[in-house]
Amino acid sequence: MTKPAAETRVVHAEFTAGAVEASQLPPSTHVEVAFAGRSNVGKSSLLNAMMQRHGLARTSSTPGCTRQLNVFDVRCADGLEVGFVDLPGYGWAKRSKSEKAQWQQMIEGYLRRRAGLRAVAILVDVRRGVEDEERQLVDFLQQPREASGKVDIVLVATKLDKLGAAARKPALEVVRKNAGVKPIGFSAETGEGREELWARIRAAVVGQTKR
Ligand SMILES: Nc1nc2c(ncn2[C@@H]2O[C@H](COP(=O)(O)OP(=O)(O)OP(=O)(O)O)[C@@H](O)[C@H]2O)c(=O)[nH]1
Ligand SMILES: [Mg+2]
Repeated sequence: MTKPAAETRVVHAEFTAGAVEASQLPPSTHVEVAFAGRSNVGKSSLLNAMMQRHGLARTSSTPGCTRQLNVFDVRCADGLEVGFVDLPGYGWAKRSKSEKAQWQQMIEGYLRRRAGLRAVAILVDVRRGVEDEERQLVDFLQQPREASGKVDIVLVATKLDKLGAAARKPALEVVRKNAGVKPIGFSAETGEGREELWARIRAAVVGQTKR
């Protein structure tokens, strides 16, 4: 792989806080981007690829690995600082009803109240596309928030490497059609899509230093 440009080369990344409720998190040090999606879709793996840190965000082949709001401070070689927030996944059938409700509250409370939040990346498996949960999440994000500040939505189609080279473009086109917006195709294995996602994140957070 070629060396990433200064805009996407991460010189510092650390886990700074974790909590089961947004109100328990310390105030954001930087503007934040949150990563949401179904359990097992690859949120934590994508974060590690974005941060160029193996295993900084915990990943597992078993769904339900991330169980709290985890905040990471990230600094790029050109000086851009941003907080990445790894959210617990939703939609895992094995969870009890009360647990599901608790997790939904945790995620929605964060999205509604976090002052520094400027963008949410919604991750879908490229083979699965957007389903009811993602549509509900988009509706939720389009409602007025308790905290001020516009929140951009970025759609990411994960696990692109699971498809053969010839199947990737058509699969992304299916996701685009069903979502109504163009997804960024991403692979945590190969790093495909990393530069494009960083560019979108940068566009959402640069000039938005107000927390
Ligand atoms: N082949 C491939 N596997 C991936 C990719 N991204 C994630 N995985 C695998 O998918 C599984 C789940 O990844 P995680 O990153 O833990 O998923 P998550 O969305 O954070 O899951 P929860 O924390 O449970 O919500 C792991 O076994 C990863 O290795 C990818 O781009 N390609
Ligand atoms: Mg996770």
